[in-house]
Amino acid sequence: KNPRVAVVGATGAVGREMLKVLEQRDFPASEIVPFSSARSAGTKVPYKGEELTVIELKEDSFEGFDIALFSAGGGTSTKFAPIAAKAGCVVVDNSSAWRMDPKVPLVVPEVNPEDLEWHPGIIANPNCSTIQMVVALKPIHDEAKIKRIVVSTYQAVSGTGQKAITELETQVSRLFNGKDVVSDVYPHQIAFNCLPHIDVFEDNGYTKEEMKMVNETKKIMGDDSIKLTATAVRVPVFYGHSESVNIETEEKLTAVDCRNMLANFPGITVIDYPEKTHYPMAIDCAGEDDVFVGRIREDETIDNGINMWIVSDNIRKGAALNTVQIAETLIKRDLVRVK
Ligand code: A2P
Ligand code: 11C
Repeated sequence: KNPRVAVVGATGAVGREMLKVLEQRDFPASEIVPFSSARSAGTKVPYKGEELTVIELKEDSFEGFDIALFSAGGGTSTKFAPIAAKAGCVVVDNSSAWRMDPKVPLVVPEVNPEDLEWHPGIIANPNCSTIQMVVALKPIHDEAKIKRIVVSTYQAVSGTGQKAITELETQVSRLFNGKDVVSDVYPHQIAFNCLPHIDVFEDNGYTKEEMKMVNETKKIMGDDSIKLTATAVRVPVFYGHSESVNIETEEKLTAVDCRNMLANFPGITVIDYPEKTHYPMAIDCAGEDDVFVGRIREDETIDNGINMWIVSDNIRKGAALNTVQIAETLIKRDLVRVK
C-alpha cells in the first residue's frame, strides 16, 4: 500500500519544487495533497498533468495521511509538525525549527541514512549550504578523517525566497534603465554586489547561517570533533550555491585520490578539467540533482590539506530533493506505517 502524502507550504518556492520532484521521481504515493495558509487556499498547483487544489492547513488536516513534507517556515513547523506526528504521520521538515533537537535526526541520505532508524515522527532536512558540503565531505572523512574545515559560500538569492528573486530582477532592470534602486529584502543593493551577511548576526560575530553550517555538519557527520569556520556571502545569482572549501585531514590524501573518491560517491559529479576551463558553475548546476565538485587541489601550505569548489542547486538538493529522498529512504527502510 502506498502512503498518502501532505505537502505543507505547497505554494512556496521549495513546496512547488517538491511537487515537481515527487512527479519527476514518480514517488509512490496513493495521493498527494497540497496545503498552504488561508492566503493561497483554493489556488491550484500542477502535479502530473493535473491541477491540485491547495487546502488551508488546520490542526485536523493530518488525519489519514502517512507522510507530511513541510516547507512553510519555522513557525508553521514548530506548531504543526508535532500535531502531524501525533496524527500518525512521519514529518520531513525543511525548516530550521527541529534540526538541533537531539531527539530529531538531521539527515542527508547519502551521508547518514542510518539516523532515520531512531526518528520520533519528525525528521529534519538540513540547511542548503550544509547539505551540499557534507555530501562532498563524507567520503573524505571516511577515508582520511577531517580535522578542520574553512568554508566561504557564494549563495543565490533564491535561498531567501521568491521576494529576493524579484528584488534582484527589479534592481538589475532599474539600474540598466538609469533608475535608482530600492532594497527591501536585503539591507543593501544585491545587484552587482556581494553581501557578507546571511540571516542575523549572533553575539560571537558570526551569522546564524554560518553557525548552522558549524552545528549541522557535526550532527550529520556524527563527529563533534570536526572544527569548522564559515563565511556566508549572498551573491547576485538566482539559483545555485557555490562554496570554496578548505579541508585539513589527519591522513594524507592526494588530489587524485580525492577526485576518484568523490567521483565514485553517489550524488556527486566531478567536473575538474581546468585546462579546458571546465569546473562547476551555478548557471550549469541550476535545475540539476547532483552536488558538483571541481578545482580539487592540494593545499600547499599544510601537510594534509585539500581545496575544492562545490556547487549545487539550493532549491533541489539543498531543499526539495533532499526532503523527497529522505521520504524515499524511509519507505525503503520500512520506517513509514501506512494506515
Ligand atoms: P501561502 O502561499 O498561503 O502564504 P515561501 O518560503 O516561498 O514564502 O513559501 C512559504 C510557504 O509556506 C507558502 O506555501 C505559504 O503559504 C506557506 N505558509 C506560510 N505560513 C503558513 C501557515 N501558517 N500554514 C500553512 N502554510 C503556511
Ligand atoms: C539561504 N540557506 O540561502 C539559506 C536558506 O535554514 O533552511 C535556508 C535557510 C534554512 O538564505
